[in-house]
Amino acid sequence: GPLNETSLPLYFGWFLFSSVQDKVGCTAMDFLKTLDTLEGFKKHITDFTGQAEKEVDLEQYFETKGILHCTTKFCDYGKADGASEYAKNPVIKKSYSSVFELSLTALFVTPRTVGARVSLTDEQLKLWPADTEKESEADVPGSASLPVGSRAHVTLGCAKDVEPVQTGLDLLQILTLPQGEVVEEMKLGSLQYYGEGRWMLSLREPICAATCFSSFYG
Ligand code: ACK
Repeated sequence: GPLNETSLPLYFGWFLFSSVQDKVGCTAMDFLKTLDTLEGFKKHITDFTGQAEKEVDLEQYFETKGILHCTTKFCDYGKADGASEYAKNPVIKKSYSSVFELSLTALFVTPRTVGARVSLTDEQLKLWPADTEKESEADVPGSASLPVGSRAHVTLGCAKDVEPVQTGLDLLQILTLPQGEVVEEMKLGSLQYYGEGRWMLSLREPICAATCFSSFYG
């Protein structure tokens, strides 16, 4: 009967400690606040507004969504491919509720999403489903050729009517493109433009984020 079946979560992931959520949230807001004042950004404003001369307030443009985390496996309560295999994996079980320090190495912005890129260590990659990037190929051509773990990110905000699943796809898309044009050296790092409203700031000093590996049921 249903009571004997183990219930699977919406997703597994690393959840940022609340003090770290505040820090990352503030860094992201400061970045957005500065970005929309840069001449280099204004030059490409139509990517966001569809109209020249119009201004955009990026802090208002994006809505924040729930608790900051880095999804490892989207299970959709068991409906997603490989969900139960992932949950049963001894490495996953053993790591459940352990603390991990994630390294956030870049911030990226598109007309759809804003997020932080996560650079996973070999130990952290053991919790990362090996086929994630291959399975993203249908949505983002070229993903399958990227290193395993390339999709790892923290969603920081989404534009109106955009779902958070888009953030990882936006990151993969940027990573399949040739190096962007460096538009500005900012205090936080160098800012590159990848066309079509895609921006990436490589952090001079990666943000070290304390997290707990767990799952979200909703
Ligand atoms: O920002 P995210 O990584 O993108 O965190 C949320 C979380 O699961 C709850 O919605 C992510 N998510 C949603 N759908 C998918 C999917 N099909 N594949 C991978 N991640 C997904 C979403």
